[in-house]
Amino acid sequence: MIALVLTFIPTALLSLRYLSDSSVKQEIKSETKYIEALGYEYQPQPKDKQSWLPKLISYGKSSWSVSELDSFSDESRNILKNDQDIAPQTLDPDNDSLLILTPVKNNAGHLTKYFELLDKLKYPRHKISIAFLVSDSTDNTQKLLIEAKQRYQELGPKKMRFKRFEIYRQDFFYSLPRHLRHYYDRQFDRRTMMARARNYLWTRALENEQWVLWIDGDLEHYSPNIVHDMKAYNKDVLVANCLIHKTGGPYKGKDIVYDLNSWQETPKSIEMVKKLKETDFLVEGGDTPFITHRKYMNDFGKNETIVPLDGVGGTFTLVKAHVHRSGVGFPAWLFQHQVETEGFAKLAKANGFGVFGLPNYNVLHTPE
Ligand SMILES: Nc1nc2c(ncn2[C@@H]2O[C@H](COP(=O)(O)OP(=O)(O)OP(=O)(O)O)[C@@H](O)[C@H]2O)c(=O)[nH]1
Ligand SMILES: [Mg+2]
Repeated sequence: MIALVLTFIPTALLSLRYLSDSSVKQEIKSETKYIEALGYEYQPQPKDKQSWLPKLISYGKSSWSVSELDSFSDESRNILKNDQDIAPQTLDPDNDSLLILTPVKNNAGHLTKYFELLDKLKYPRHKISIAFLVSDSTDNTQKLLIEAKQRYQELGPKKMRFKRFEIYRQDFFYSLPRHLRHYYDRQFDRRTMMARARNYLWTRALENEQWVLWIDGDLEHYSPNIVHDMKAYNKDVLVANCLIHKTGGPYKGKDIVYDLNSWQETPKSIEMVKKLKETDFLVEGGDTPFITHRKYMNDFGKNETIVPLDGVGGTFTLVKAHVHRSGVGFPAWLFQHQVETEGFAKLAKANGFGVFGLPNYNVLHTPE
C-alpha cells in the first residue's frame, strides 16, 4: 500500500501541477475523475463535503431479468449462439442516447478533423455524450481536448453543447516507436494496453446511455448519416468497414481496407485455430508471420450489406450499451487467442450477443 502511494504521489503532483495551469484550471469540474485516474483509493468524505461525489444514476426497471432469459425455449437458446441480437433497449426513456468513446494517445494532429466530422454528424446534439481517455501522450492532445471542451460546453452556442463532455487521463507508461507499431512481436503489448485503455474509458464514462459508439481519434471521413444508418440495423455490435486512401505504392490513388481486425472465421481458419496451443496469440495484418485464413471485409461481395463477424476492429463500432453493461469489455488477456477489439467480439459472441459488419459501408482512416 505504501509503495502504491509512493508511486502515485509524484505522478499526482505532476498532474496536479498541470491542472493548476491557468489555461486548464477551470476545465475539469470533476477532479475526482483525474484523482481516480491517478490510482488513489476512494476515501470517504465527511457528509458536508460530499457534494463533489458523482451523482447516482437510477436505472429504473432492470433491463435484464433472469426470468426473461429462463423463459427462452431450448430452440431460442440455440439461436442465441448463432448471432441473434439479444441486448434489450429499455434503459433510457429517450431511447436514443449515444455515448461516443475515443481513446487518444498523441492524437493532437487529428483533433481538428475529429471535431469537424463530429460537427457534421446528423444526430441530436443533446442526446450525444462524448468521452476521451488520454494516455501516455507527449504532444498537446490533452490541452487541445480541454480547450475543445470549453469551446463546446461553455463558450460556443448552446445548440453545440453535448449532453456530457468528459476527459479522463490514465497513463500506462507504455511507449512504442511509431515505426515498430505494427510488428507482430509488439502486438500483444500494444493491443493489451489498448484493451486496458478502452476498458478504463467505458467503465468510467458509461451512464444510462442506449448506444456506445467507438470512434478512433484518427479518422479522415465518415458519413454524417452514419449513426442513423448503423442504428437502423439494431445490432448488438456493428462495425463499418474502415478503408485508407493510398497515396503511394502499388495501390496509389485507391481506397483499400485498413482495419483487418474485422473478420469472419472460415472452415479453414477454424481448423487452423484447433491446432493452436491455448497460449497462442493471433493478430491480423502488419508483419504477421502466419496466415489465419479469415475472411476480411473486402472479401465480401459488393451486394452484401450486412454480414456476421467473429472479430471486430474499433475504428467505428456501434455497440448497444447493454453489451458493455452486461460486463463484456476488451480482453487484456488471451480470449480464444485474441485480445482487445477482436477479443471483445469473441467475448460478446460467447455471451450470446450478435456481432456484425457492414462490408460496403465505409469510413476512412487518415493516410499513413
Ligand atoms: N488512451 C489510449 N489511446 C490509445 C493508445 N494507443 C492508441 N490509442 C488511440 O486509440 C485509437 C486507435 O489507435 P491507433 O494507433 O490509431 O491504431 P491503428 O489505427 O490500429 O494504428 P495506426 O496505424 O497507428 O493508426 C487512436 O485514437 C489512438 O490515438 C493508448 O495506449 N491509450
Ligand atoms: Mg489509427
